[in-house]
Amino acid sequence: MMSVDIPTWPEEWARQYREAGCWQGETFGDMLRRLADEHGDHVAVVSGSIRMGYAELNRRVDQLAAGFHQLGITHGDRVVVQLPNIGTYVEVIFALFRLGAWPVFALPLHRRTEITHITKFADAVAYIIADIEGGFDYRELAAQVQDEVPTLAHVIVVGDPGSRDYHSIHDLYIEPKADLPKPVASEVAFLQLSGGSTGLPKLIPRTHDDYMYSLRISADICGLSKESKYLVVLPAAHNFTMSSPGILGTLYAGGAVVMSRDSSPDAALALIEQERITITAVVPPLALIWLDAAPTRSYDLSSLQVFQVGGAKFNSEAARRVEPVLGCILQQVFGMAEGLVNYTRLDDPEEIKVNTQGRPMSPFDEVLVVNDEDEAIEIGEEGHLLTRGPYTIRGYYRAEAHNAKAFTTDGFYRTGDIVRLTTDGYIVVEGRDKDQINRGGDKIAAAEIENLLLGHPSVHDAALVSMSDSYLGERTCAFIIPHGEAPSVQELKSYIRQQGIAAYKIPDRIEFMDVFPLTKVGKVSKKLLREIIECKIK
Ligand code: AMP
Ligand code: DBH
Repeated sequence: MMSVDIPTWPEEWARQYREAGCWQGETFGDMLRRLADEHGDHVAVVSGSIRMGYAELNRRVDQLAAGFHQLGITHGDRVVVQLPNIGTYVEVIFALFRLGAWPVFALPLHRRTEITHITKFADAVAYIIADIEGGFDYRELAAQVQDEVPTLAHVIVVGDPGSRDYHSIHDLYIEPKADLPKPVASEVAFLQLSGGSTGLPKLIPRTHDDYMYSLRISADICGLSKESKYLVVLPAAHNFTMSSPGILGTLYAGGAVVMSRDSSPDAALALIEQERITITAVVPPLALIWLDAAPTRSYDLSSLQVFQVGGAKFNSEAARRVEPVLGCILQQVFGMAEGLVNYTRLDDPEEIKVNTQGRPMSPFDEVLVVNDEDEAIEIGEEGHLLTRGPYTIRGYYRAEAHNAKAFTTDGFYRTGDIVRLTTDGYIVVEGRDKDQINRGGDKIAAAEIENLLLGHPSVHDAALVSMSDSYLGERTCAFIIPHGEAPSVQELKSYIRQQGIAAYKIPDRIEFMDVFPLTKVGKVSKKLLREIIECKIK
C-alpha cells in the first residue's frame, strides 16, 4: 500500500507493531459484527427518541452497505460525510467501513470552500449530508459543490432530498448482500481532516489497524465498559469525539453512545441526568459555559464519572473547578488527528490533572522535544514536539512535498506544538510554531484566510494572527495593508463570508497598517503583530 499518495509505516515497523499486539487485524466492519454477537440487544446508540441495540445497528449497517454498493460505491472510493450528531452518522460510517469505502470527515460548519476542496482533492464519488440543519440548507451547498467537482456522482440526504436528483438515505436500506468487498485491516479506513497550517486542509489517512489500536488503549485508560454511556456534544467527526475514546471507543467497549445536536448546558446537562451519562468530551470554552451553568441549575449529574477537556489548552484555574463543580474526574486530553493522544490518568494527583495535558497513551509512542536544529534538549525545557508510533501517520494523503517538511527523515511527525516535559513524562503545551490559530479548539490555518483576503481588490497584503481571549483562549486578528483606499471592516468580513467558509474562520478583528513589521530575515513578523494587537486590546 506504500505509495507517495498514501504513505504508510515501513515494513519492519509494521511487523513490530503487529508482533507487539498493537495491530490485531480486525476491521471496523468486523468489529461491529463481533459486538453484535457479544452484546445483542444491549443499547449501542441513542439519538433523540431512537434507542438502537448492537444487533439492530449491525443489521441496519448491512442494509445500508448493500444500498451504497448498489449505487456503485465500493472498496477504496472516497465519500465525504458531513452530518450533525445523529444516530444515522454511526450507521453511515460503519456501512462505508464495511465496504472498504473511505469516509472523508467534514465538519458541519464547513462550507463551499472547504467541501469543494476536500471533495476534489479526494476525488470523492459521493457526499452525504443532512437536508436542513441549524437553519442551513446543505442541499444548496451540495449543488454548488457538484457544479465544481465532476467526480461527485451521488448526493445522499438524511431527510428530505428535495427537488434535485439526490438520493434519500432512507431508500438505501435494502436487502443485505453477501458478495460485498472485503477490506483488510492494514488498509486505510478513512480520511480525517487536519486543522492545517498551510493554505488548505490536509487529509489524514488512518488504517483500521492503527485507529482500532488507539481506541482500544483509549477505552482502557478511560475505564470504559459495557456500562459506559458517552455523550457526544462536540461534532461527531472530530477526532476527539471519534476516538479518544469517543464514539468508536465506547462501542468497542460495548457501551452506549448518546448523540446530542445541542451542546448548550440546558440540553447537555439534562441529557446527562436523563441518560445517566458516565463520560463526555468538550473543548475548553464549552467547559467554561457548563462550569458556570451547572451550579445555577438543579440537574442530577451524579452519574458523570469522567469529564474530558481537550482540543485546546485548558487553563489551570478553570481545570481546578471541574471536580468540585461537576463532581467527577477531570481528564485533560491533548491529541491530534494525525495520531498521538495524551491523557491525564483518572487516578493522577490533582496537580497533574490540573497543570498538564497528560502523557502519551501508548508505551510505543515515541515523543521527542527538540530545539530548532532537531537536537534533543533538557527535560523541562521548551521545544518542538516530534512523535512517531503505532497510530501516528507517516504522511498526509497526496502531499509529497508537504510531507517532506512535516515529517523528519526517520518518520517523526512535526506536531508544530511547543511543549515541555515534566520529569514524570507528562506534557505541558506552551505554544505553537505552526502558523495556525486555535480558536477554542477550532483550528484555523492563517494562510488559508490570508489567501482569501488577498483575493479582495483592495487588499495589498494580509497577515492573520491570534489575540488572547479569556473565553476562547485565542481569537483571530487580520492585519491588512490596503491597496488604495482601505475597504471597511464590514465589507471585508462579508467578502470572506461570501467565499463560503466555516464561520469560525471569519476574522474576529481587522486592523489596517501601512507596512508590516519584519523579522531579521525579512519575513512578516507575526510575533510583533501579536504584540501590537495585545497592546491594543489590553
Ligand atoms: P489537528 O492536528 O488539527 O487534529 O489539531 C491538533 C492540535 O490541536 C494539536 O497539535 C494542538 O496544537 C492542539 N491541541 C489539541 N489538544 C490540545 C490540548 N489539550 N492543549 C493544547 N493544545 C491542544
Ligand atoms: O484537537 C484535536 O485534534 C484532538 C484533541 C483531543 C484530537 O484529535 C484528539 C483528542 O484525538
